[in-house]
Amino acid sequence: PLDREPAGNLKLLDRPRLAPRNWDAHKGSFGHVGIRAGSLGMSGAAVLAAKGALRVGAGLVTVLCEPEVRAEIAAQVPEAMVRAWKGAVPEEIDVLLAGPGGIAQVPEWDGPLVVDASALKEGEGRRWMERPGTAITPHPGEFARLFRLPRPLLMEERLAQARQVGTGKPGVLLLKGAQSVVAGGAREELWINPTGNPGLATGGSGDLLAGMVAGFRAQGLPMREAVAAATWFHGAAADRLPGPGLLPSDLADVLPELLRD
Ligand code: NPW
Ligand code: AMP
Ligand code: MG
Repeated sequence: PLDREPAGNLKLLDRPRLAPRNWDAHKGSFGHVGIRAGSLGMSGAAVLAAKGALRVGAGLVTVLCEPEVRAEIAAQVPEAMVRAWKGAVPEEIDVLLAGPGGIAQVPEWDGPLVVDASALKEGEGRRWMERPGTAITPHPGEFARLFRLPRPLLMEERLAQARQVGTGKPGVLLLKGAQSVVAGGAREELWINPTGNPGLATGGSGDLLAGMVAGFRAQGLPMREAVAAATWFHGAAADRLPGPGLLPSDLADVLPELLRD
């Protein structure tokens, strides 16, 4: 697919350069991620999203879940605060991720927002792409739903579709799959991610990634750069542990080593 696009409009993502941490930094320096995720039977998605945000260095994470899964999420990520959703985003939150683990409703919220998974509702793609400070992170099936396409995208169609939906729009699109595509963020260029392998094709992989995006954004990266950094490191973690049987939790655990390098 790369061959059919004008080369000037495409860039392969390079290893992201992250700023070193100040010696006197504290947890308040690295942002507070709110994660509206997790319902009965899908508490794991909230756990993985929380781990994603924490493993890329977010200072604080609060999971806002359905009440019946509060205890099981808290037991699996002791570093995260876990509260039952009460209908409003707490005011201390800097970046909000909504959708993983069966959560269809995106809360009212004016700040930086990552919309993933169940919150990627039919026909709502264009609205999100017009909202500044937003990232949407669909896989090809979710993309088709978001933009009311007749069927999931074929590999060869992804660049053209990402360009059509994203070019010049304030919102950022991460169209996932092998060689994920980044578009939007008021830019023309498409970015293609070279990292990753089919070991990522496991339930929970995207939930971890969505948390990573929010975690990088909370540390001050602009949304498009946060999406790119998360996508690159997510794939690079899988490339360090290739093979079937790779779990998203394993990826989370290898991230600190990759970030240090
Ligand atoms: P197929 O399978 O090819 O026929 P859905 P979801 C299609 C939560 N999870 N990659 C595919 O068609 C998530 O957070 C919780 C993937 C199918 O029709 C969400 O809240 C977990 N799919 C919720 O589950 C772990 C592709 O799209 C549809 C595709 C639902 O999310 C698992 C799938 O989309 C999961 O993450 C592609 N490249 N191309 C947990 N442990 O708690 C086409 N499709 O129905 O929105 O389902 O992604 O599983
Ligand atoms: P989700 O479908 O939301 O769980 O997201 C799956 C994640 O795994 C996305 O980041 C995809 O880009 C990634 N992924 C799935 N399959 C592959 C593959 N064959 N090569 C590279 N990345 C993949
Ligand atoms: Mg997903």
